[in-house]
Amino acid sequence: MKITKVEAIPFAIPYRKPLRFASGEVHVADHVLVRVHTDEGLVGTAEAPPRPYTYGETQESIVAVVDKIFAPQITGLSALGREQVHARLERTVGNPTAKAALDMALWDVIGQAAGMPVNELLGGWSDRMRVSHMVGFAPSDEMVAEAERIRDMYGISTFKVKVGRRPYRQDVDACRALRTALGDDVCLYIDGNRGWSASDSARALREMADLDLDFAEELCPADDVLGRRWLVSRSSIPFVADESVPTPADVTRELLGGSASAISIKTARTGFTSSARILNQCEAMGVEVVIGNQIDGQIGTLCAVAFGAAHRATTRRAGELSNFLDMTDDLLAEPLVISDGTLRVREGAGLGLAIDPEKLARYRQDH
Ligand code: MUC
Ligand code: MG
Repeated sequence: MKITKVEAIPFAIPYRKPLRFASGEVHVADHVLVRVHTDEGLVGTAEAPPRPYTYGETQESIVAVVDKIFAPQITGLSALGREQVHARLERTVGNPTAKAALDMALWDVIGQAAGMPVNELLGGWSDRMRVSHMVGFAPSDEMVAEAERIRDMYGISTFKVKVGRRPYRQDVDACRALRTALGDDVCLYIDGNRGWSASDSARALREMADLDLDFAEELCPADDVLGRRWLVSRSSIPFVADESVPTPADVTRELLGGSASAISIKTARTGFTSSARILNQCEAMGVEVVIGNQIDGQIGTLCAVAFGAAHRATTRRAGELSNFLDMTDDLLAEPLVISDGTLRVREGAGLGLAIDPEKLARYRQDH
């Protein structure tokens, strides 16, 4: 079964309210729908979310790299030959979400060809994940109100709190307000998106020592090499690497260098193939993982839950699967539903996703 055509369709769907964090903010889901067509009529689908402040990709750059570099290199290859496809993609450095979307669209084709859900092909551990919700920057009382609303509406009891503002005390206060309002039964952890220095991170962690945080993510830049090692070596909770580990090699470097002690796996940046490699690395080294969110839409979220639910290690913690709740609409014909704090994978072959053609026509940006 050969790849005959690859499409990269830019689309834009506004957010109900923006998500703000230390490295940027998101007002519109200006993503790229990636479709891989085959000579047997099967079509694989995934989405690439540009995160310029994280990987340097934009909507325009993703469309360009798929159309001009990747599509010509993989058209004509076997859709079942992922290693061959990856060898071609890896000739080009960077562009993680463009490559990941192509990888996941291929897995969708493979699942459809095999008549099996991708979740079962990947590992089949479970068909669902508990959901963790990301709380963005706002005054403390609004962050508390948001977490309470999400808990009451969706039964979610794990929250990732964005930190990294300066001065750091407003974040310490917000975390304290969340713990006081939500009580001891919820799980809280923090993500700084590199906003603090190593020394401010250490101070903030000390001041939050009584808040029972599960872990801390990217509080300061991994490029502050010695400062970050110093911070990680004195942290009493796991220190998660996220944007500092876009490839399996980065995972090795950050873990062996002592700059992280846990890893966020994001299918939006490492697809299924490299996410599986990273998961294997982490399991072999005894390192905890969390399924992260690249501020995915519903297509990306379906990919994340397919991978996360498939493996034992990724289901130990709630996965970040709820950012799509803030979007005004999406492309899926049948919207995702979070209930009892849980999101299920789709039944059916491949990723089990169907695009609503009217919605795609309404939101696409290329005409
Ligand atoms: C996260 O975990 O950091 C914000 C920036 C990004 O690249 O991903 C999001 C969420
Ligand atoms: Mg993060």
